[in-house]
Amino acid sequence: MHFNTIENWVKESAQLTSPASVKWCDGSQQEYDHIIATMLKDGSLLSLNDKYRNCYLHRSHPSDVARTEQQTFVCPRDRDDAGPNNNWLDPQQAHAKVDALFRNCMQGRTMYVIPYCMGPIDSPYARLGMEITDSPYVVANMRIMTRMGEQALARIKRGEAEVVRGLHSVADLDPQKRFIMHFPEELLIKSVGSGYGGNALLGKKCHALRIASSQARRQGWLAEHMLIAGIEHRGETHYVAAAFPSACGKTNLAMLIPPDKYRQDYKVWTVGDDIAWIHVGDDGRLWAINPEAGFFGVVPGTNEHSNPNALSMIDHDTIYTNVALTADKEPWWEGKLSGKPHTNWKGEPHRGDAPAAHPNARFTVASKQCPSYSPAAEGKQGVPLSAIIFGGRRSTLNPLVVEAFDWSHGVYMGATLSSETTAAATGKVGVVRRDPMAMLPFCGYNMGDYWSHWLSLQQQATQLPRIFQVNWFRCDDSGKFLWPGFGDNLRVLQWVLNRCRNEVDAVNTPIGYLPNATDIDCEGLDVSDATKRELFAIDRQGWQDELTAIASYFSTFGTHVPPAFAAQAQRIRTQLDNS
Ligand code: GTP
Ligand code: SPV
Ligand code: MN
Repeated sequence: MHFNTIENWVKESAQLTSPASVKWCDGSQQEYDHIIATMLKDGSLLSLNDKYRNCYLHRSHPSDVARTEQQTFVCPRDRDDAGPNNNWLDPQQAHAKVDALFRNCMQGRTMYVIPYCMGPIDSPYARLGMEITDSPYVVANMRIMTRMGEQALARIKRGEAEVVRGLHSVADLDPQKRFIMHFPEELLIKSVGSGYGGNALLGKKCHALRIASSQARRQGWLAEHMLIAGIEHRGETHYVAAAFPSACGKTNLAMLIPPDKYRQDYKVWTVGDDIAWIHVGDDGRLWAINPEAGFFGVVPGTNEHSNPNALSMIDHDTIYTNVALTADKEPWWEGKLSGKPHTNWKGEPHRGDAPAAHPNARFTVASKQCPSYSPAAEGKQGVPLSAIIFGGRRSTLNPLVVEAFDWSHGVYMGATLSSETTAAATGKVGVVRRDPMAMLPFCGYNMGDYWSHWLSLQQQATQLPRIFQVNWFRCDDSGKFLWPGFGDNLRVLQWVLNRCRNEVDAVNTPIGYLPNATDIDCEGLDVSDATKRELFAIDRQGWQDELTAIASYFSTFGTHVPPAFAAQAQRIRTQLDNS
């Protein structure tokens, strides 16, 4: 895209929104310090206890605390291209609707122009973007989350085939006038009325997933809601990418510290915690880069047991959003093991009943602050994948781990993923919904075509990763988790690696390969043999009902569903009947 086009778009955006001034961001430390100082002065950031060096608290508007999926639209010209997985508006109508809200909305404010790069700056797999925003909070967060500023601008000016443009304004934060619109055919995003996370940091879900997924389909790669981690074992590192829905454990798994008895032999390296861009390498394997440069992670639940790596990276140079405060201004959240809450996330005195921190409170921190950050994350080719893991939050049905028979079955497994909803998006929490590949809120085109695209990698790649499905969240009858999770998930990863290296055999079941009982090490855990059986129990009736539910879900995609899926379902049904 010609730089002229971008300059003109910036001018037109300024004419539409009437800011008091326009500032092109260079991404420098000085600029960041100035933005922080401005926000401290106007009260939109609060400083914290000195023990938290360069850490700040931002309290978002209480009606603006998570992604709003009902107000998120994907607007290609043809409705069918958006699919039943997206809200759709005719692009002309969508433009008219939001442009009316953008008109003069930046009066009296500074309009910031942010050039950014998703992915290592010198990577051929990185993609460029430009975000316009009137929110200093967005600027500060984008500087942490992306490679933002001069180098990105230089790369854009040198000439990039495709630059994704995003216009953002908090406007008056009216939830009724909040829209996050995507125009994949124009590589354009327009977001108005929200200052929160995935709604406003346009590099993340809007660009790196919704727009990128449609670019990826055209160009033969994948943009996925996946963590990337390296598992080092006796000098050899295998990389895995794992897709779990929002607030279902990606950040935690990406930063896993092995249990004591494994620490000699295993080390987990963090490449990314939320997004993976995957391409077919010259060697026929799948390679992944993390397009982000920081983590925008869930704070509640983070402590020295669940995620010590995360805890140690967020005690300096971190922006906190919607946490509580102790009396001496330390950030506090549910699950923190020291201090007690004095002021809740809204800035009111904390009272016993409601959570003190918002359940979707987040930290923003540079990847480089993570003790387990992998040097390979900065490499321009990315890392080769040995395994892809899908996981949902299911209190019943899904076993702790199961391996797909082959790529086609694995894609079906991903497509049939379901999970209980969480606080990462507005709406009811704990409702089971289908969330294929953990991409339901993020796939920027017809999900049926997306599944076909996944299947088509069989023709492109010669050495595909193995596909697994995990579920850390299976519960007993009283609602207690059966599996300890967190660091102990290494015990499951160990099996995954052993399978990838053809070192263990497995039990052939209708739903896939399950581990032999002795191959998941439970030594030292409070997991009885009975619990272990429950973790791997196949509820035949439950799976038959699941097949019926899946068929009815797939039918909403009509002719877009790949024919291979019907064959998978038929095979599973027959095998269940005969088992
Ligand atoms: P997004 O940033 O929204 O995409 O979320 P995420 O997938 O990175 O989720 P994250 O790792 O932040 O975990 C979200 C919640 O799940 C936290 O409350 C964690 O404490 C909890 N969690 C993570 N891993 C496990 C696990 O292995 N077992 C259990 N029981 N809970 C877990
Ligand atoms: C998610 O909801 O999956 C997140 C947080 O990672 S947000 O950036 O708000 O999308
Ligand atoms: Mn996410």
